[in-house]
Amino acid sequence: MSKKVSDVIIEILQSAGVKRCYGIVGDTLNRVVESIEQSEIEWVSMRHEEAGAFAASAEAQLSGELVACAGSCGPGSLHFINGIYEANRNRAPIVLIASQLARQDLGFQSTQEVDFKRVYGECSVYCDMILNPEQARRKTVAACQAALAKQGVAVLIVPADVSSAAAANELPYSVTISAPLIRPNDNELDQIAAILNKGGNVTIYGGSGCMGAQDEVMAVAAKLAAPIARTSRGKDALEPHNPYDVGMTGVLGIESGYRAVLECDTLLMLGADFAWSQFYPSHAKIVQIDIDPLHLGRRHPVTKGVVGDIKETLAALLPRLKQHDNTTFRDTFVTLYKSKVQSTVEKVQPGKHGGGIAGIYLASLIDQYAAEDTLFSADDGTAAVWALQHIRANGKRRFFSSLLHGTMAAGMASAIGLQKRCPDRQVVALCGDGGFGMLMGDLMTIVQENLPIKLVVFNNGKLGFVEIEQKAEGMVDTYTHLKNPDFGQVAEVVGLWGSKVEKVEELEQSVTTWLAQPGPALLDVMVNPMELVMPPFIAMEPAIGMALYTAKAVLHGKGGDVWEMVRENFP
Ligand SMILES: Cc1ncc(C[n+]2csc(CCOP(=O)(O)OP(=O)(O)O)c2C)c(N)n1
Ligand SMILES: [Mg+2]
Repeated sequence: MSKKVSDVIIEILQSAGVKRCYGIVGDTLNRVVESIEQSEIEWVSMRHEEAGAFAASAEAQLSGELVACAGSCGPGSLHFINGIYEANRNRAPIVLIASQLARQDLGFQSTQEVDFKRVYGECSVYCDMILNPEQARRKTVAACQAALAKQGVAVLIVPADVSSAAAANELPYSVTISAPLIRPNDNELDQIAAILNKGGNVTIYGGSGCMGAQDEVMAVAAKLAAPIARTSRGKDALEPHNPYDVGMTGVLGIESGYRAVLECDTLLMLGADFAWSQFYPSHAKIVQIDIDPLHLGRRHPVTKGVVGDIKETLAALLPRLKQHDNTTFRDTFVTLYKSKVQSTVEKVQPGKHGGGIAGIYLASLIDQYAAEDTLFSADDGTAAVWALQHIRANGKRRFFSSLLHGTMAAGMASAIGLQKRCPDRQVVALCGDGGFGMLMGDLMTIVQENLPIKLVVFNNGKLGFVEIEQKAEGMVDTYTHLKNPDFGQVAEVVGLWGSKVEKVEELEQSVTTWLAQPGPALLDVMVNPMELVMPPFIAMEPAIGMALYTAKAVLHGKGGDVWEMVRENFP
């Protein structure tokens, strides 16, 4: 049989490193899946395309390699959109094959016609249509190259009549990727060193750009006697075995991280692009190093911004730095950090929390019993917050959550991609009851693919995070209630191990039994509905909001709720 265009596309994807393609088959995609079936690429049948994009995103972030998604025309390829936004924001190298109607039908509002170039234009690093067989190879190469070189999603729109056509005779284009070492020039390094050497109390504020550079960050911290605060996405890179760690800043942060950033004389930002300007110091000098030139000074004005890979730049900077001997500033925040973490965990031990199960206690048990190299994914909401704060990174564990896009429902679907990539590692998905319900259909994918994922639902019977926002604005909770089934029983019906736990004294045993299951397993945990995410400071606005809420709630006859909230959240 002669080669088709779809064979060429799949051949290029395979040679560019794609091992897996997530999607749902249908009409205009049929020729493409026929080519996948004949290739070494594994097809993963999803129940919702959005979940496929989340899975691909997690796999691509974990491996750094190209992963594919593919959908049928119109609604099929449209369904990926939220996951594609998520992936592109996380710099995950993905190629989405958005199959399209035959060329002769485009432009007439034909059934299922969607202009993917417009839809995906703003959430991709490449988005183009293969117009004819003569450009199939070249455009597929361009898409793969963009996804890998620019780190993001490439969308390849493929009309059905093009994919089924005979392959043309093209030049042998192939994907060409280079990995240069990037650092600032010597003059810039001298300028940064001068600021840091005269910088008074220096705090390092690191983000995901520090991945792979922990030794260098630590060496600079040792020289500058600097505490290391981190963004949420900097957890994997900077938390493990770090004696200078003072935790996160931001609304999800902790007092030590928050104050170390605000109270320093000089802030050294490393691969951090934290969005909220109110968490940056206004009086301090700020030195920013980032691989992306567009990140420099975009969140807060900086004294000096330079472009460079963190590892390379710090290695070149280190010999230019003078030893800071006074460690008082750093010691203060390191001590504060340790005492804050300790007191939070103690506060929620069984018997100390009104008899219910605190989400923090559940997270700390998972921390205790999960494997040394577990891959964690977490839903946006309190599950992600407790995971970030109370499940410890150790250099082998990895954390995946929607921290830039902030979407619900990525937890379970991301776990599918992680487990596909690493069949022998423990994968734990921390889900909200709202987030889990949103893409619950893909529980069937987990069973169909027999993935031994361990799912836990932080079941507070509500859209908890939204309720906190509403209360902070002085509102009474509105439309946040969720009437849930017993998710343990749902799991059993779908075909995996499932159980539900309500009593705090049974939780430890339940967690160990759940984690010990050989196959997929779901634990539904009824956690306290009133547990709040407390900001690292008591700012006026939320405090006034809470006071207003309590007044309104009492007027609405919810006095009991107010008392419960106070008891659970205030020491
Ligand atoms: C797709 C999507 N829809 C809505 C939101 C707004 N939102 C953020 S958190 C949240 C509630 C999450 O509820 P749940 O999963 O139960 O987690 P909880 O905060 O209760 O732990 C909502 C509705 C969002 N971030 N993403
Ligand atoms: Mg909830």
